[in-house]
Amino acid sequence: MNPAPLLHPGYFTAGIAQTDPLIAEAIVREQARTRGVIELIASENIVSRAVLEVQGSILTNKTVEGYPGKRYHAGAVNVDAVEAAAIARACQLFGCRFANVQPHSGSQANHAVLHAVAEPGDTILAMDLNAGGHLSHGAAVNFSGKWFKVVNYGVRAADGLIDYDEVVDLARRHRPRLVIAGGSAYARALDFAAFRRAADAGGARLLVDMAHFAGLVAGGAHEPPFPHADIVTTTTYKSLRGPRGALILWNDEALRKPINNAVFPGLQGTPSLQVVAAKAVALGEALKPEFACYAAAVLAHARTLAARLQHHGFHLVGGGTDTPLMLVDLRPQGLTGAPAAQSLERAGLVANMNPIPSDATDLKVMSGLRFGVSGATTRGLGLAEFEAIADLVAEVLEGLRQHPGDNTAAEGRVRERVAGIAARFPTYA
Ligand code: DSN
Repeated sequence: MNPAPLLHPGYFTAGIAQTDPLIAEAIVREQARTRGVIELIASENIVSRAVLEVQGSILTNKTVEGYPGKRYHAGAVNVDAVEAAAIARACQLFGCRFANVQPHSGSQANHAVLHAVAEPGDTILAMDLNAGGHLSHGAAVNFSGKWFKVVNYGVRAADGLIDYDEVVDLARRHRPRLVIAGGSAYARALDFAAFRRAADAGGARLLVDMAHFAGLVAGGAHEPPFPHADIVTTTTYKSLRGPRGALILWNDEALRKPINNAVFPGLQGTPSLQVVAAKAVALGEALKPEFACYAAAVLAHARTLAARLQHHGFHLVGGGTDTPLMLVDLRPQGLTGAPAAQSLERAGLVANMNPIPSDATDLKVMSGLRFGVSGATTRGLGLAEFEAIADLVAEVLEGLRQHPGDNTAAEGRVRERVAGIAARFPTYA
């Protein structure tokens, strides 16, 4: 009698369509969805075929712990070369001495930094989540907010901008261990020199989380956070256009062990080596001359979309943008974020609801919409299309204002125009 087979038929040869139709069909449907709409979610992008391919490579099978040359598992010669390349490219791209390329996410990168430079109970100074900060910068619902004493700075009610005198003053009074600059929905350029003054005034280290604008820094379209920052974190999948994951960057030799030890063994075990390899590929792409053109285009498109939305009477928090994203305050239109985002999605324009500074509405509804242009820029949309997108957003939201119960007429009209634009910009074959 033949023993029962250990592997299903086609284990080494069959594709997903043959072995798991449920998942295969979901992927096909997702591809169709993204083809027919315009993605304006600020934390999304479209990776190259090469980045996609590397994430599905056999590197997914390898387990290691530690760092290149100092691993706990054998057989690491090839993944050592991959990780060393990712580190070298990150340092070259962002002009720093050290990089850790293992964090699985931006939140884990930020937690590793907290772990490296602070003790639970220490004070940290960071931007309020509602003013545009990030969960991992000390939000009450996040570990960072539970384990540290968090002092927040916000933005001025009058102009939606950071009050740097306030940040310096808070640092001087509270003497935090870490000052954090950056966030998820602050659209204007950060004054890194002013944050440095704040950190120095409070005897703190300065962390810049450049997740949303890292691609602009890489492409020379945004001031770099070094030399003002002690540590920089970034996700790799937003404007930087790489795989899901993050980087930690720094210059001070004294931080090398604390940061590396905080990532492993502090927070993570084995890195996802197929993702580390994809980070290396994406960083290599960001070092090519075309990336500077892409970064300049992202900034130009963001400013065009912002200006045209303002032309339609929308209020942008902070008065505009210096980054790939912008935040629209919907209160003057009498709208809220959730129904606005849902109506836009039905019209083929995909964005996310977002809190605005001092948002008084329910967190499930919110008063703002956040738009980002990185993904659509990668797809090939240009200035004319971003002007058209602003007009289409305005048409949907005006329809919603007039017909809050049923905006299908405007949604249908816009959906057709969106499909027309989307069809002109194909992505993967
Ligand atoms: N931080 C979230 C965002 O900005 O959308 C996820 O990256």
